[in-house]
Amino acid sequence: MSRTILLLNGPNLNLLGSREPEVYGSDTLADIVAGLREYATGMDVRLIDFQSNIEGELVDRLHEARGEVDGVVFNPGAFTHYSVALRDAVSATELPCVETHLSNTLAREEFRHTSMIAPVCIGIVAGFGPASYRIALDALLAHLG
Ligand code: CA2
Repeated sequence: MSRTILLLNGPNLNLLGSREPEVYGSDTLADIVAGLREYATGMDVRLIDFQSNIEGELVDRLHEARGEVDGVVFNPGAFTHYSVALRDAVSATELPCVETHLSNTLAREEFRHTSMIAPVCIGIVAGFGPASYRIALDALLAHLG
């Protein structure tokens, strides 16, 4: 059965490829999205993508996703660590969501060890660079069956 998945990216991820390649790699967000879309298309999955630096826009996009998509791959960026609003929005969608990170947040600063979002997700993928998104999509599709 064909699926539609929302790929959501949060603050500063639009800067990928321009700075800190040692942490986040050299791919731009456009490269990552294009690669994931190609991967998804090969599995008959339609990928809708959205990035914002604004918390409220991410909340709004999650609200719109209800009834529109089958699940969400979400890299909330730094909002991961403190946004109750995004946690509540993920919960309100009642959609399966995979929290996804390029870096291994648990191997970094202490403040990155906490996730507000993870408890309302089906799981987390972190630390595999752009491959994190493909692994997250695979996990989400396996969950959907
Ligand atoms: O590892 C991840 O995917 C993160 O979500 C990335 C966030 C960070 O706050 C999270 O703790 C983990 C930061 C994204 C910032 O991306 C930049 C890219 C290039 C230059 C500067 C920032």
